[in-house]
Amino acid sequence: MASPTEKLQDRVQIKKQEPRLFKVILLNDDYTTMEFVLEVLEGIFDLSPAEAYRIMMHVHTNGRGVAGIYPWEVAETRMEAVISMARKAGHPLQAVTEEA
Ligand code: TYC
Repeated sequence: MASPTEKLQDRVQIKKQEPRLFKVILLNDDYTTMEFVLEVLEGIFDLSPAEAYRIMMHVHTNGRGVAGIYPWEVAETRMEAVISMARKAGHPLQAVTEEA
């Protein structure tokens, strides 16, 4: 039984939880134009033209690449924004989320 003078921290195990983070990953395909992928990276992920170009070329060369890392709701929203923007423009571009 805790005495009145005992500190709260001595009685309760305080669990320090790191916030879970999720990567938004762009997948390569043969049809989406490089120009459109740059528009996605600059428009949805707030990247500079230089950084967008670097990531686009990484995805083009390696098959997949990280566009950004966020808490779950932000990652999910941006992934959906990529797919929605792509479908509206008639591109097959795909994005997925994965825990970081
Ligand atoms: N491979 C595409 C092309 O050659 C370009 C591309 C890059 C497509 C990245 C998708 O996530 C992607 N037009």
